[in-house]
Amino acid sequence: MRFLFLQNIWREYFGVMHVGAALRAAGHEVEVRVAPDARRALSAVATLQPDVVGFSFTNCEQQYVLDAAAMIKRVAPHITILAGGAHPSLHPELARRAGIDIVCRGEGDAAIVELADRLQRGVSYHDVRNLAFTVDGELVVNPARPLLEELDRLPLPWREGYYRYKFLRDNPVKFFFTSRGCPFSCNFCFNSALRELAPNRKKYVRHFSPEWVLDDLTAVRDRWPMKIVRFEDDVFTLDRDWLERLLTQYTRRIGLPYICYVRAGIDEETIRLLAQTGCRTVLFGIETGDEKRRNGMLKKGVTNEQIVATAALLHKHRLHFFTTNILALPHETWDDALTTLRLNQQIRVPDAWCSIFQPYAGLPLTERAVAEGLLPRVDDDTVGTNTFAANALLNPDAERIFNLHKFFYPLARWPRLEKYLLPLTKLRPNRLFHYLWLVFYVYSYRQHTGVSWRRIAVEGMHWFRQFLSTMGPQR
Ligand code: B12
Ligand code: SF4
Repeated sequence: MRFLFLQNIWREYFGVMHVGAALRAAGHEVEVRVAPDARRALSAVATLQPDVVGFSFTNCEQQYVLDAAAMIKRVAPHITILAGGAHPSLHPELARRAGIDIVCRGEGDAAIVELADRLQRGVSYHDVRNLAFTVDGELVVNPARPLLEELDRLPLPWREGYYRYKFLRDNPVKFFFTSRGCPFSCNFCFNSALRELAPNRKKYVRHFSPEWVLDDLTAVRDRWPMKIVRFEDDVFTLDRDWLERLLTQYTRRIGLPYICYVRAGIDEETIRLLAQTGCRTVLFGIETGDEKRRNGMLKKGVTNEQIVATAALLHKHRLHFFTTNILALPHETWDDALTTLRLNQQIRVPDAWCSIFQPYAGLPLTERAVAEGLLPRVDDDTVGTNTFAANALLNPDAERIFNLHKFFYPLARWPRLEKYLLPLTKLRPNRLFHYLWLVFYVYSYRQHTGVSWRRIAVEGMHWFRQFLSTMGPQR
């Protein structure tokens, strides 16, 4: 069978690279195209004539997928349209939406191969686990299959499909996944909900062996430009033994600077290990500066003391770090938002990323916001096209907080700018602030990756549409 994956974002998706590799190993043809709008998606379909079109997507890309799927179905109703990835995994009811035939919930590696086989043989797929679809207008959600326990059985990610694009191939930063799952249950994140789907949820966190990861790293380094490695795992430092085994070989065989995510509270030995093995930047979540809200409302399970201690250790070992923060949470006041800024200033943050909370349907936090009357409704229009867009929560301080978001990076990094920037937050949100935010965003990107300005200019051209799309009111 011929599969075509379509997406609107210029970035290699691991979902596609994993299910693509599994399909190819089973003898199917696979292509992937970046088609930033529905019209271009349609033209890729006309050229490649696939049997199945697959979309892998997050909440924010839903509208793109629905537009493209509806258009494809109109001209080629025989094509099966398949949805998978973070958002469809938690929303099997997407199978009711026009254009979508089948939704895959959770891991797709085995499910898509079984589906491809059924489609090829022209037999029913209605008993394939992990799939959701409609039968006579009724939604059918099949049970989930157990999570794959031995990740090493998976083929290496299928990157070739993406690296036909010079833009992606030439990126000096190459992305890697060394594990699946996260043991924590922060309730603004999809992990806890995803874990609940699996019958063997105790096995939710799994690692590829260091050897498998090194094979992947070596294969990429030998074939394509790679100067910086970015480990995309939710928390890279979960298993100390495994980490030590991987990083010891990594320094010997790869030796490139790398970026990874950790959690505040990691011990000094682990930080030393990262510093000694070429780590360039670590990222960790502060989320909100108010410890009570962080651990109560968000269930993060990280104290201020841990954040301060982790930052001190990172400074001590001269490791560049980057915090992730969320503004405009339910019931957030201006003072709460300032607390988040203050904690970043206190730890002398060298780099800070700030998002605006998006009330995704199905998240416990969203349900609470609706029940408390903060959100009139949850639908496609109340979620921004990404996490830099204004949210729809009813909040008297919302506009000022959205402005703070635009100036968060300079204010966190250079507290002296407060006297100039804080008064500006009282003005109405406007495009100028958005452009200023973009300038700081780019500067921060350069700081934590170290990629050249030339590369940043090329990336800017590819991502500009995305950034512009965050400017709408979305309220
Ligand atoms: C890398 C990453 C990105 C990358 C690539 C995104 C991508 N689609 O791969 C980029 C930078 C583009 C990105 C952007 C965003 N991201 Co992001 N991102 C991630 C991250 C860290 C890893 C994704 C990944 O590669 N996982 C590994 C692969 C193997 O898993 P997977 O994608 O789930 O794939 C498996 C199954 O889902 C399934 N599958 C996947 N695709 C398909 C397709 C088909 C057809 C089938 C059958 C099966 C299938 O099979 C795969 C193998 O088992 C996740 C967190 C996470 N741990 O997953 C967040 C995550 C996906 N991102 C998230 C968000 C919110 C965003 C942003 C909105 C953030 C922002 N700043 O605006 C944007 C949205 C894009 C936009 N419009 O701008 C949320 C999504 C929440 C949701 N419910 O949708 C996540 C889950 C983070 C979180 N903690 O909640 N992101
Ligand atoms: S630690 Fe990070 S990835 Fe894990 S559940 Fe919390 S927010 Fe999600």
